[in-house]
Amino acid sequence: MERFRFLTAGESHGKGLIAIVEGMVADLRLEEEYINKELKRRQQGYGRGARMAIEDDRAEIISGVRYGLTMGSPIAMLVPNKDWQNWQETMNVAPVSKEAEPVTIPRPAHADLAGVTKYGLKDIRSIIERASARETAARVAVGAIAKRFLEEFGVAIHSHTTAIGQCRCEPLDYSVIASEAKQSHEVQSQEVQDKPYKTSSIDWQQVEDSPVYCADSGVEKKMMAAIDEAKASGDTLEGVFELIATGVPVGLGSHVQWDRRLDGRIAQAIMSINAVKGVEIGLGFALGELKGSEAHDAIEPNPDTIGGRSSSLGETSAMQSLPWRHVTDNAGGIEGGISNGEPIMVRAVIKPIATLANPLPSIDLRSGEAVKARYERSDVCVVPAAGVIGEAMLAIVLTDAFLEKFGGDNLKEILANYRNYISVIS
Ligand code: EPS
Repeated sequence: MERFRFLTAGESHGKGLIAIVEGMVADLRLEEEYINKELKRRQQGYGRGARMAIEDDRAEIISGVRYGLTMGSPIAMLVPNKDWQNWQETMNVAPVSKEAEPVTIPRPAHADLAGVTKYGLKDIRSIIERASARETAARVAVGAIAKRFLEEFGVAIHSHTTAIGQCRCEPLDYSVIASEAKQSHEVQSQEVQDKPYKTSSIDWQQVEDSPVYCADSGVEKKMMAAIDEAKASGDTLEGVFELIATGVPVGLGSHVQWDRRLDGRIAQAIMSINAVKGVEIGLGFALGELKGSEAHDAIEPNPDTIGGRSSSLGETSAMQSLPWRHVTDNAGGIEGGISNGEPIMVRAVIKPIATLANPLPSIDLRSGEAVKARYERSDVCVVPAAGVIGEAMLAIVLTDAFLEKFGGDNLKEILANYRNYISVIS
């Protein structure tokens, strides 16, 4: 991340989360309400625990924006933790006369044990607080800025839950994705976020309205029942979310160095989300079962440009103006580490939440005795929320790649650079 950088700070039960974002161009329309909508989406999802009823995440923009427009300077944001009220003694910054009872029993699969060992701490609380997925609220705030920026180029990013426990949706037909994306793609739409949206057989409004962000209402009900069942037995549930980015032009990332490959950059960003244990791009692991003739995306002439290429980006998309297109999108929109103009498809698997109401065996680090792991409260399933975080991370990586490819310090400048590139390659 060289062009679009960010850092977050903050503990789960501290005063709040902070993000500092560097590299966003000037003159981008940006309002707190836009960021807050994304934060709200992250808080939702059937299977969240009591904490989400306490929080009402809102980002306060502290710097970098004036009269609703970015200034090109660092954008700082604060997302307060409402729960801080209840943790002021336990999380006090100053020394206190009586410290809270230390947490000494690590939860298997959480950062507790490795963290406390690595940092040489006695109280696992000091690890839990930063390892908590609460931090992802700050990332979603940063991702909202990236999404707003990408909208200016007609890029839209969506997520949906494809599996929770044993309940799975039928996989999307990636050949349909390639052809439908061409029909629906529009560029330069300032109003992109206000339009009714539908991509690749998925009604995204239906996904938004689904308590588990699932596109299949039959599977949705089964997922909710599975979450209820897991909760009743003191267990937690795993799952898979899928990300789709449409409107991404050909040419982001590069094959020339390992760390410039777009797929590698995306994989790292998605893998960095708490509890993600696997990332696939395009057909991913399923490609391991296909022959070359079945796996690869054939290339065909683009009928939209036959008999004279279209170059007016106000009317046509980046891909519509190219003389070729892919028949399918099994590669998930990336070949040789470079975006190939097709929708970028990413899937990620989330392991079950580590904190179990019916806990696994652990040890008390003070005495070395075998005990049950600690439980206070927890989410049962966070797969829907993880999809929203995935959207943010994908938006962040694509924004970095856009800034790298097209450059510029002002929105008008980078849009002009982008249009020029499209006309050069068309
Ligand atoms: C988390 C534990 C729960 C989650 C939390 C992640 O919080 P608490 O310890 O306050 O009950 O709800 O996630 C969030 C707070 C959030 O905003 O996503 C954990 O241990 O990782």
